Amino acid sequence: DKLYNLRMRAAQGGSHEQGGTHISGGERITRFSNIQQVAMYLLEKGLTHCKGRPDFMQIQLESIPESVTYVQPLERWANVERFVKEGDTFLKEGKTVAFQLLEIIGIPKKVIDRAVEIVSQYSSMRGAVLIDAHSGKRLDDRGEKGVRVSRLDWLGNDFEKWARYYHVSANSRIREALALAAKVNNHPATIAELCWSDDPDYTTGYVASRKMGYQRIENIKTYGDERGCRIFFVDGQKDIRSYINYLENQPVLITW
Ligand code: PML
Repeated sequence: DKLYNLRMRAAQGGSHEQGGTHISGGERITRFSNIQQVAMYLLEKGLTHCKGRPDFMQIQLESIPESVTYVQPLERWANVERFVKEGDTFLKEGKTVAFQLLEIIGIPKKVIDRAVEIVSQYSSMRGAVLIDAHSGKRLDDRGEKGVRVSRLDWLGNDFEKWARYYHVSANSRIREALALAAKVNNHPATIAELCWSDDPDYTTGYVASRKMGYQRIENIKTYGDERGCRIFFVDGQKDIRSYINYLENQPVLITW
């Protein structure tokens, strides 16, 4: 059965091309019979799950010609213990936990510091930055756009089944983050991923890897901060062009 990719993006103050501010985006993969339902889901997301009222929105449909890769969600799922106190120490400790996890996975501290420094040079970054896990050098040439992971979704209602099993609230943010982490970490070139949201109200992020699964980290950034972060620590010996092609173009469905 043929599959279709639906992509939504919404902006305020004109379209993205006109310099408007991106406020919401999303992607789903679906069969023909379900296109209408998925389009409604994306329309609702663009209208409500965003930082303001959009005055530009686009929903795009394309058929997926390539064959689909089926990928399992990351094996382990954990909420990393919080080291909560009050005030600013939240931020520091969330990041400390994240960096410790990355070091356990095998990323040298100087590479982590360098990667975070690279990302913080940009005021808004929508895609991912690819960092060589050994040297700390940036491997993609996408500037402030970064690499946008695309063409992925859960199969059918596998996410709802997964969420019920693990007693996780079945919200769209976790749905999308888990699917992306599964796609990204399914590729052998990925060693680990570090992510937190650009949504100022959302302060939970994660470290994902094949080695340690999906580790959610609360208070990874300060409330109100609009700078997100998505870093892929990559084995620089691998073919980076084909890696980027996988991230951007290979259709992946997550099955559970
Ligand atoms: C995002 O939506 O921008 C990234 C959110 C990552 C954390 C999702 C979670 O709560 O596990």
